[in-house]
Amino acid sequence: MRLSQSFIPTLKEIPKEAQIISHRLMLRAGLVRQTSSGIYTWLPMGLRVLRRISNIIREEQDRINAQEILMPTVQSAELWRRSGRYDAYGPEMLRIQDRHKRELLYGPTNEEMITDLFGQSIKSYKDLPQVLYQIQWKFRDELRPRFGVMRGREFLMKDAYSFDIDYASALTNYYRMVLSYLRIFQRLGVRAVPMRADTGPIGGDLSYEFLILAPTGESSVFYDAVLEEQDWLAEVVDYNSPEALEAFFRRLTVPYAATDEVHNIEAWEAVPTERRREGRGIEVGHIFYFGTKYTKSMGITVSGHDGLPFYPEMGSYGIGVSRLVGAIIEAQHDENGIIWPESVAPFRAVILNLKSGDNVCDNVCERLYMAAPQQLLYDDRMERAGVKFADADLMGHPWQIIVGARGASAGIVELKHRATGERREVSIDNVLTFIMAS
Ligand code: 5CA
Repeated sequence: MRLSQSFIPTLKEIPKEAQIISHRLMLRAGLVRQTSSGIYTWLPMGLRVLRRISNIIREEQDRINAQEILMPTVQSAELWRRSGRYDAYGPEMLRIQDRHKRELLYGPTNEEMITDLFGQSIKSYKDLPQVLYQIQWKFRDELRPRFGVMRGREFLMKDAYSFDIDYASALTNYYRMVLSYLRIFQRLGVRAVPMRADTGPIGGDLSYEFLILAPTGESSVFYDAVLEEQDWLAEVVDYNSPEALEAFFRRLTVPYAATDEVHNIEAWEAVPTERRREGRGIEVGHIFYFGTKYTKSMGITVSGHDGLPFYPEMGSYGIGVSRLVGAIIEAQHDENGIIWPESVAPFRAVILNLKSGDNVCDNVCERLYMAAPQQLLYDDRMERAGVKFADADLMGHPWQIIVGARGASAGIVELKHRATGERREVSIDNVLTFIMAS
């Protein structure tokens, strides 16, 4: 993309409405714009990041044989009356009426809709297990939308739902999802710690949250310091083996880690004093096992081995996709701007033409840019070098290819690594190969 022709409205001033760094940087770097309280438009750069995060999630969910679907955002109140949650959900639910005065709502989550879909289609134990997921917008009329996309009213969620014949196989799916989540967060370039959590309005009796540790997080967390060092994916776990998955989950959940609501003082005091860590975290994922709560309340059965009907066991598994954009920035920035992990960066590199209008510089930049225009942002603006450097740091591209007049005529560009600040000279012919391979 050529910066001179793009819709990337960066801001020099610090936006007054933004209280935390990620929100300020998302506005300043031109990723999003607020349209009304807690509701955002995603601009080209922000959308690229959102898509890259979604695609990593997709690949990892597909890897465990979860199947992607796409359900509507608008649901009928009738569906929620069947589970008994329509009245219970309260003012967070956005309720809508259509022209026939039928009651609708903008989905805050999809347990009812998926349970109904499942009930219409699956009749026998032979068709179990099923794991379905979607990446779809949700609406929750939050009392206090804040921190930009971190606590929005409209937000993008990956929500998965599992259906199993019994408790044991439901747990296997639950553990498999934990493993998938650890892989997802690792690939996103962030450390998210699984912690015991409350089940809230989703219900059930087994609930884990995945939290990115950050001082601006909304959840208070208590955990054993060994978790700061733990490399969960160092060992290869066979996700087809229920025993291996269970053993993995047990090891994972031995060190104490809990959010505020389920903090257990006795267990906490059993952690050696010097290893106790109290801090804050951003909840980027939340998984639930709730057994037959929805299949029972909505009267959904399938026939078992013996021909008799039974209620399938369920779990649901969420990831805050749009929240992750803010959370990644909270975890990866410095005083100059964003530092994107390569896996989610909107562009692999920015080409900084320090002398736009100069024949040699323009030619070198064009040649580099045209080699991979989808993955490169070309700063071809008639701006001072200082402005280009500052914007490149602000936007956080992993690499900056700096093209100056003297180097360009000698066949050399300067390459800056955003994360380390390290600079080196590279020949024009090798620079793209180097960046694409790193
Ligand atoms: N049905 C279940 C899981 S599929 C569910 O709704 N879980 S949840 O309520 O915990 O939401 C899943 C994830 O969505 C959360 O972990 C969080 O990362 C994200 N999320 C929740 N509320 C918001 C919000 N207001 N703004 C942005 N992200 C949110």
